[in-house]
Amino acid sequence: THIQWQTPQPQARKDDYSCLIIGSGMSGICMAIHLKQAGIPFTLIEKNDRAGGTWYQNTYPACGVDTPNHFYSFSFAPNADWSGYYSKRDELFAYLLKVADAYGITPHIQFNTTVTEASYDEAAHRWQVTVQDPDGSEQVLDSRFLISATGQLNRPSVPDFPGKETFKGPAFHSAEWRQDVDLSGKRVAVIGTGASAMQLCPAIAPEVAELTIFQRSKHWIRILPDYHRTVSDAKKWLLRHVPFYQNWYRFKLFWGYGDGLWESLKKDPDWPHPERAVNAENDRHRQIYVRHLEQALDRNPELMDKVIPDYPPFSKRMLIDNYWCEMLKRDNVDLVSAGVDRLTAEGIVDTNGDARDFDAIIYATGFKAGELLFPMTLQGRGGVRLHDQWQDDPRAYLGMTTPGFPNMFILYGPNTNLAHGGSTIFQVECQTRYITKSIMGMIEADRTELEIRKDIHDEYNRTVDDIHNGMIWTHPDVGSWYKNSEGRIVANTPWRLVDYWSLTYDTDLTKYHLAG
Ligand code: N01
Repeated sequence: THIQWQTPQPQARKDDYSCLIIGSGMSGICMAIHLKQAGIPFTLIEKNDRAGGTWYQNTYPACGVDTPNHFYSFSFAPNADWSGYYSKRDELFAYLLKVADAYGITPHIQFNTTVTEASYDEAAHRWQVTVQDPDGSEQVLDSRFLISATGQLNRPSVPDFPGKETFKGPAFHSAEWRQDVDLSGKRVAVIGTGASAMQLCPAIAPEVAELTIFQRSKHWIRILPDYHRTVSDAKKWLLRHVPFYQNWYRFKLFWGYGDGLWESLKKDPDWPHPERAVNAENDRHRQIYVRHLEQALDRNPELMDKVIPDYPPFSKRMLIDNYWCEMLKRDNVDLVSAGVDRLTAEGIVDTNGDARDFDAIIYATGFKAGELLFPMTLQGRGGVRLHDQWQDDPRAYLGMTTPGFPNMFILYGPNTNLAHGGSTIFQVECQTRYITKSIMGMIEADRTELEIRKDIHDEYNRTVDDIHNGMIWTHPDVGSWYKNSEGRIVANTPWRLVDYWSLTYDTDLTKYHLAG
């Protein structure tokens, strides 16, 4: 995991290449570890009072990861002690804190501090970053590089339903869970049936009096036998003691859970039924998932009709069954196949015009995925603001660098989300290695400014779009957070894990303008 210098560099030279990392979640921690190993100075700015990012902030019941944990962990910090194959939030949060401590990152984090704006100083080749303390006081920090590690899914999206303010009970987003609200014995509405709802609904169903779930559109659900299994002691022993077992097991997950699904995603122009599958492999997957769902729903025609989608699987985020099918059979659970028209003081009127009364409403309505790096104001060359340049069409070379914003890198940026499976941690490790190598390359070349060439950036994005046009998630009838308002895929990567690994393995500085 250590990245080698081509030639040894004195610390005094490295000190001139300081990095300011925004966010101390999984990406920020990983970035900091690589920089520390290279001897490059860094500071992490964290708006919360703890590190851990998404795994600190999300505390809704049954919150956990949908990627196998032995892959959803840093390659350099394997954990033979995961209690389950898909761990829950507390264990993931503890793991991240432990890694941050073990690698000496925690003392570099400035907590309770929010980046409000940053502007590039073209003469000095440095970023001036304005940060705010909880008391509202501001300070300006100066660094050579600005590295955003704020994630794609950190800004809750609550639709602006008419009458929203009139509802008299508690109403909150799944990512802003109200621990002070006791839902037991209450009539609870959940709006949305994505990954968050999939986890939290079955967890609260036994305690609430009535649970009504509003499903605007259907989501494909996979039933995975390992999802609820705990890791046996024998397996833990193998992971800990048998040479290379850990690596082999990780590679198996890498392949089976990620790139092994790739063939299912490519549109076959000659496929006869594009409305329900895009190729033979995709149709094979569809049949398996339908069979599993029919079984799990006891072949109940009403439930099957409500649950099983009629569009190709993988068109939008696949869900993993967290006892969802079992939950739907409960007497106190109602899945309503409708959107929400408006809220009233008493409850919700759905898009069929039916009104229901509730004591509490939970918005499991997802995140503003397209609003990357909001609400910060980032000004690059010539005072151009990043969000004016992007509007709702964020683009970057390899998802990390964008023209007009020298010395700035984005982790988990545009077109880097894994929609076919695979671990975001793997993806981020590719990025942090690439960024560290880029900075080391600059130090060795004795340059202080690096900016992606526009021709390289544009050509890369044309390739991204070309590949996406042949992929399943451009399906015109399926809405998802993968797309922007024009239907362009802005969130997802067009690459298999192995492709992105090889694209980011080394930095080719000829693709950049270098100065200084
Ligand atoms: O959000 P979503 P999420 N009226 O956007 C519905 C990650 N994550 O928080 O499908 C009515 O997927 C919307 O309906 P529709 C993961 O990457 C990971 O669940 O658009 N309904 C949908 O049902 C995931 O993909 C994990 O028609 C409205 C739901 O709300 C991402 O976060 C766990 C509506 C939103 O689903 C987001 O998942 C949790 C409206 N106006 C989250 N607006 C794990 O790894 C939206 N909806 C475990």
